[in-house]
Amino acid sequence: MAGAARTRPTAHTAHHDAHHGARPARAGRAAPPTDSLLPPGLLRGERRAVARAISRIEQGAPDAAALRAALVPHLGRAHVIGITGAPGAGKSTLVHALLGELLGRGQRIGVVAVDPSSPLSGGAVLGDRVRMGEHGAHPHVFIRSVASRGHLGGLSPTTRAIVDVLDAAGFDTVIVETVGAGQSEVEIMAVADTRVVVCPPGLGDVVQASKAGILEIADLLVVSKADLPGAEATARDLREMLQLRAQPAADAWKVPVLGVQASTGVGTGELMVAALEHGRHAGRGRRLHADAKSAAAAARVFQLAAADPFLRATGITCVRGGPGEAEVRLTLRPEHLNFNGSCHGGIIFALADTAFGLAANSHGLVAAGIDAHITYQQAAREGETVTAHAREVSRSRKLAVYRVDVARGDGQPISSFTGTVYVTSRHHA
Ligand SMILES: Nc1nc2c(ncn2[C@@H]2O[C@H](COP(=O)(O)OP(=O)(O)OP(=O)(O)O)[C@@H](O)[C@H]2O)c(=O)[nH]1
Ligand SMILES: [Mg+2]
Repeated sequence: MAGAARTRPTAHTAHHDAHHGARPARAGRAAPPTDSLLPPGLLRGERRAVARAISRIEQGAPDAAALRAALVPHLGRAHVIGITGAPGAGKSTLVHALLGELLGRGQRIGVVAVDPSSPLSGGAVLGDRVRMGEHGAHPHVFIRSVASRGHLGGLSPTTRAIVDVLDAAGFDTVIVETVGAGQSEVEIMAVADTRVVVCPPGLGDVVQASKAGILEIADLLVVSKADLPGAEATARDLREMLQLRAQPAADAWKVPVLGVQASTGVGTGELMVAALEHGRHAGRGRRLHADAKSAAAAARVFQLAAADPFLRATGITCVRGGPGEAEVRLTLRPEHLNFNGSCHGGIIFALADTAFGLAANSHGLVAAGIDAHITYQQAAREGETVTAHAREVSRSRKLAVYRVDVARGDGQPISSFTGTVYVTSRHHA
């Protein structure tokens, strides 16, 4: 996989065949032997071959696994943009506008619409190409709708595989549109290099998005329908929310909040520029790296924390997540103190138990605490920020053990906690 990028032609956008949207075969290098497992013409971006490869994957054909493996040497070139937001947020209208912008740059674009519902991106009777309006029929655009759930109810691996097909087929940009309502969207978005979260004007959708944990994963925040009242206020809310987050490192990407009126194209040029800029910043093929799994686990931890009423009530915030890992913190206020004026032991336990619960559920399966032990080393006082950092110590199919270190802001240990969970085979909704 490491050599994948080198086998790809550079700047192939300049060579597009305007009629078929195909790109020329690569010259001067021996093709990987597995190329013979791919439908002929796929690597040149021929539409029929692309459609055939996707069908084989969707139907779970016996050779689907071999096909997916044969794609691997050709992955990592496309810029994958994920677009999510509440139902009706204006995602498809935005995708359509972006298609116009990217086509104007001579790009070839693939679109994967996950669980489409609205007529623009969805309607069961409409063909995929019709759904995106005029651009859907452009020879440089390929649109496919998929279901996020597989036949066993778990998250379907199809989205990722279809993105791979489009990447191997030489599409410059692959856009994934998904309704931002739950866990599966967060996981689907982990496939993207650049994640765009769309919020229409109104606090309701911002709160919903925040609860679903999708604001945390945004690289770009878009206030859609900027012509409607309340767009300015929503942009302000989002900017304020970003400021409340832990301050990013100096060289980290700064999430912009952009107002867009996709129906008339106002702001879509700026959005495209910001997306391309983020693509350069973040690099491509994020889904191919081991850290895609970490990103999905991190997103899940933030999502679970955002959905937890106890955290909201106590003011505990989540600052880190990963596979088997979570960190939370709380700044101690008068109501957290006991009669001695130091932090109540129950608060320390709550912090440790919260980090434990989040870490144990980071893998996507429901994990229930069955045992916990805590020791207290020293007290914490009002005004101090206390952190609890949980890490997985061991994990089997049914049981997992976590250690949580609770510490003061200066690193002084306050408490240590060990907890055991029973892991069910159920996935988080
Ligand atoms: N006023 C206004 N309406 C818009 C704008 N963009 C989209 N809409 C409208 O919002 C509605 C939903 O738009 P879609 O693009 O289908 O939204 P979506 O997020 O893709 O919807 P789902 O796929 O069903 O979740 C449609 O009636 C659009 O015409 C905009 O910039 N301004
Ligand atoms: Mg849509």
